[in-house]
Amino acid sequence: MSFRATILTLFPKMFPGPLGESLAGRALATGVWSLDAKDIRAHTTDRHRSVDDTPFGGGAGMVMRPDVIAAALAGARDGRPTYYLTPRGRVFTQADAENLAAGPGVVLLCGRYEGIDQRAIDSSGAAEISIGDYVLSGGELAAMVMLDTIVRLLPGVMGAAESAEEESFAAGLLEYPHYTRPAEWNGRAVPEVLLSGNHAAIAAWRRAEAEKLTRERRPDLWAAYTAAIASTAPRP
Ligand code: 9D3
Repeated sequence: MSFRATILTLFPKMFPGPLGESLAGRALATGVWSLDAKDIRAHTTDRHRSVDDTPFGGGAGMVMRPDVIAAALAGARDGRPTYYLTPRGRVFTQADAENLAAGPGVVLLCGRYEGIDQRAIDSSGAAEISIGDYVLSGGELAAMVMLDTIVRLLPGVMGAAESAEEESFAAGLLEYPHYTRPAEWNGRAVPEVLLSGNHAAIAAWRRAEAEKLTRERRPDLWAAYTAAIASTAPRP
């Protein structure tokens, strides 16, 4: 039983999009996962196939109708975790990706306009999720981001080397800088320790670089990292 992703969207032709290329695309072609992008408009019942209407209470924009959304969800759900992608949601994390990759799949509901009538969300029990604090024009790109993070974690999608690398990100540090040939390029030398063949020294240098970068760029990650070290240090 492979991982199944169902997308509910007004723009099904946006899929698979970038997920049809590279790592995710190869896994899609070989059946590691499957993708079904369903058109929300197929669940309209009126002559004009309306999916939206003006907001009660006034204001700008349009709101997606609860009856249409409920019908679309009813036709898609089968026990898989269901998310409504919205800037109001809790922010999606690597831990969410890991949990979802261990399950049967996911149903992702993409909004357009100002969003979806709240009653359709509340009655469905779908979890509201965001990919970060910036404004997209709809949920489709956010759904693709979520699927990209999940699919690369599915068994057999990546090699053992990358899986080991995953653990170092889980340790909560930004990655150290990488170098390849030539050893000198445009007057810039590769850090000497990397040419030394001294594996302990190389590991120590990489750890120090990762810590410096994390402290400088991501005080939030640095605080969590130092707190984790403090709590696992031997008691005096
Ligand atoms: C003026 C109020 N806007 C909220 C900031 C309304 C609004 C703008 C854009 C409502 C929805 C959208 C479309 N965005 C998404 O559907 C979306 C999203 C996002 O914009 N940022 C981060 N994660 C996500 S998940 C879905």
